Amino acid sequence: MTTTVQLRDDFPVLSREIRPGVPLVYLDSTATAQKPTQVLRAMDEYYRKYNANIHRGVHTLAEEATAMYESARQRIAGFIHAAHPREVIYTRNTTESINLVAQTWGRKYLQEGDVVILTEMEHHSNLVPWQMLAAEKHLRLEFIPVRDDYLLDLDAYQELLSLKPRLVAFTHMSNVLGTINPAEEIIRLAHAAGALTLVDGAQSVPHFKVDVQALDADFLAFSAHKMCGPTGIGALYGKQALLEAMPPFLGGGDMIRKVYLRSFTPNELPHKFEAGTPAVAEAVGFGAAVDYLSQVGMDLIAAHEHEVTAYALERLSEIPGLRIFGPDLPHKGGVVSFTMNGVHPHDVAQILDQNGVAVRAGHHCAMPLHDKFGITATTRASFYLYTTFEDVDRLAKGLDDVIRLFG
Ligand code: C6P
Repeated sequence: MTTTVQLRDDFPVLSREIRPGVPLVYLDSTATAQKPTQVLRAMDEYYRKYNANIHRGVHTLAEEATAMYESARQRIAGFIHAAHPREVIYTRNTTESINLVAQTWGRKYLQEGDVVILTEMEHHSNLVPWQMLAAEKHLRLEFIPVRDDYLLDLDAYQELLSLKPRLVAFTHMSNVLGTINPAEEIIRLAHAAGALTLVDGAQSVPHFKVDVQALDADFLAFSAHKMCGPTGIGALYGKQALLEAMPPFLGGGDMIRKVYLRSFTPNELPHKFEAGTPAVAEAVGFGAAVDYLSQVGMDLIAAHEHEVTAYALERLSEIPGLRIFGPDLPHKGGVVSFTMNGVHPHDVAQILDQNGVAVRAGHHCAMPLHDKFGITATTRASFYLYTTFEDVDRLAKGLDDVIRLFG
């Protein structure tokens, strides 16, 4: 992307040196993305000029803070093309969004023996909440297998659908393999079988255009911190009729309409699911992040990441003893996980860090997926709108050092 070099100036941390003379190469955006000045400034300005609690006060600051919080919701709703802002619930992150659905919709509507379909490539955030619910309600969890080409086995999925599942919950893009799953098809088939769908959008919403109405997704979970926004805030999209039919999640202030000593009536959407003082400054930052991404253009971001990933696959394929876990380029986002013969992934990451290259090593919160491949860990490089070809060259050079050191 010709604009990459210019937009890198928006990200103060990218000009940091890890040690004197060793500039940072940040290849861990799948864990969390870096933040542009536009987001930092919006949050700073909020605290300097507006800070107040929202939905409570009638004073000017409270009204302005409330307007900023709700305006951010409106822009986030627009970003995913929700039909209405009330379909966007602020949560802490993707993890909390999925737990919200499990603990409210799942607890109310799932019964003993009901089937929930997940996939073998899920992050723990889309496994453990369902395991917890399954243990409590005696549900049956089934898994769409991952094939040898790192794509989901859609034939096996079709067979699983004959079990008449109540829910199909799947990741839109794997944080380990980079596999971009055919969400529209998975959702269409689920609906035809009478199931609802939950899309884990933690890795898709930040990286390419996600349109909840085009997908016909029932729920979509995502986190601000992976899309240039702050930590501590995320969102759950849900179709209005579903959210209205769900009981509240946490109880407390703001989520109620009327409280008596022994009972309460819940507030309307979206406040029904937002108990207590929310992360107001973070919502402002979240709004600034979607403005920023929209301004750059999601199609441009996706195209840029595609080019960087293609280049990375080419460069890494030249390195002996390196095995990449993930599908071919057409099905792959900007994530490259790999092992190196005879070198532990943590050692690889440590040597890369000495070269200023930040990558993640470990199971990436996807232990069952690593188990499937008979490994415990991989080293993972991940890319975003600010990643350059030079960053990939520095990665390749660092890996040459690993080979030199470990023979
Ligand atoms: N993956 C990674 O390094 P939270 O932590 O709630 O913001 O996001 C959870 C989550 C859910 N689904 C997917 C596909 C994810 O990638 C993540 C977060 C990070 O891969 C941190 S473990």
